[in-house]
Amino acid sequence: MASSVLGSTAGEPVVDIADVMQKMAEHKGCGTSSEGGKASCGSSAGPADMPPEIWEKVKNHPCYSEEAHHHYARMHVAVAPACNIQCNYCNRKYDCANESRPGVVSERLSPEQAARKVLAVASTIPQMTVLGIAGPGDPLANPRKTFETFRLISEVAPDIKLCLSTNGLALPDWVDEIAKYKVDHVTITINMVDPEVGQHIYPWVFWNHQRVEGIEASRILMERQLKGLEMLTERGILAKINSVMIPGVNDMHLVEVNKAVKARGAFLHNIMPLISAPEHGTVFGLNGQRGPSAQELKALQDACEGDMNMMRHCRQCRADAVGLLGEDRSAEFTTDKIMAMDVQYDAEGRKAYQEAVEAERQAKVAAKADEIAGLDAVGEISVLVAVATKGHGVINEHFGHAKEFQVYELSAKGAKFVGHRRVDLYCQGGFGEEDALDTITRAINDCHAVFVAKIGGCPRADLEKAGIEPVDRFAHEYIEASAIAWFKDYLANVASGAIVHVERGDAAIRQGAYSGGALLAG
Ligand code: CLF
Ligand code: SF4
Repeated sequence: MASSVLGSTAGEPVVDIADVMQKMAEHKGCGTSSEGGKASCGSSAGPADMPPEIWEKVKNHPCYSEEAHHHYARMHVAVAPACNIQCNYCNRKYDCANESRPGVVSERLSPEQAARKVLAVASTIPQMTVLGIAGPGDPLANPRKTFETFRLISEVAPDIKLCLSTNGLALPDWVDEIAKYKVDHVTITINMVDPEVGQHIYPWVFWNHQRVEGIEASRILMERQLKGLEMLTERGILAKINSVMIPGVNDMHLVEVNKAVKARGAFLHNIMPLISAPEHGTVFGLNGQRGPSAQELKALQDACEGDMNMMRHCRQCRADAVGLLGEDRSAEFTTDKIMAMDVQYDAEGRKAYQEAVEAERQAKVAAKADEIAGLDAVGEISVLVAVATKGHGVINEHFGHAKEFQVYELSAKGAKFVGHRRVDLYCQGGFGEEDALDTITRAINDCHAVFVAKIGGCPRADLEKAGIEPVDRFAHEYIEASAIAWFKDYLANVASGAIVHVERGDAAIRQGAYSGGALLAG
């Protein structure tokens, strides 16, 4: 294959296409040498797991590195309202399901407002390292606003990584512009590589100034998506593929999608559950199309992992999300508030803070490595555990305050992050909410234990009755090291006959509109 220089300007590193394609082809996501086996991308990956130039791009991107998502935040600016296709899981009233959970964005921003917002957030949240444009429509159906936003931000805050999510229809037309603005991370939502499947997902696309319907719409979309992916790979731009798992429509087919995108150099594959409820007003919501269960989703992700590592920590964010992936701080940064803020962009202060985050991160990795010794003799037993955390890789959330639980799989290979479960808040105004406890139990029903910083007597008793052990003895300690320590005790108890190991059942993925974010009303 001939080498060429694309997307580089004088004085900048030259991208060797042959070299990049080779590395992409060899690469299985990242973190492949982690003790957790093929971890969700970057689970405990470090510079030794991948080429240095790729590590530089992913090390503090919370979506491209599972391990980084405990420590680094992202933000989205909602500058892109229009879309050029129709998905059956989307209602124009709601955020783009490519990157957004159902819910209206509070405000649409001009590029200038967006740039001010980025500075305001970067000044307040020094671990915010990535700015993404992800809707509420398609960023490349709004190219002027999208690239003007990137231009402004790259001028005022050059340390912030730029990220983009698209349905891919217009992607081939804009890849050079993407390279020009050094947008190093691009997500394409690819739900099919067969128009026969696609016709059940996409009723139409707007292409060459006209609306195209039926199977032809999906054929055009598929060809443009795959061409766009190849063009990104050729330029050394990291491409992540999002796929929405729609049981009975594309669930079996997503293994083929996985192979097709891997072959074209995709860096990471993120299979997300369809979130579909009648109140969303989508075609799928109204016709009763269900989403997958937690175990159906995990089984598909596991099946695809043989070909490529999988992202499992996606939160299906809003198009105006701000903060760590599991939190939403967008209400702190409305236009009114940021206009009133005294914004001081302190690049040095941000750098110092991020150096401290790196030290914390390395301490966590070291603690896990210490604890993992001796696990290789455990045999075939593996269990899931749920963890209440506010971030930093630590068990630091009370059971009653958790809006989600992170789920880890414990086995002879160690602790591996395999997903998260959104839940209703148990603690409401100082009282436990019994209905919420039911939804929590259903959401983590496949887990043997739940790790929390603190838990009250009532939920403790109810969880034990449901066969889920509440564990609070590791409060404020590192998640993975604590989970492995607990697992060793569990295995010792099984070996001694003190307890009998039993398989747990399936668990439910929350289907209703998320209620934790203050901006979702209306
Ligand atoms: Fe945003 Fe997407 Fe960039 Fe991340 S989100 S544009 S890659 S900065 Fe991340 Fe959110 Fe999942 Fe997207 S958790 S929905 S994968
Ligand atoms: Fe909706 Fe996004 Fe699909 Fe467009 S690409 S129809 S905004 S989900």
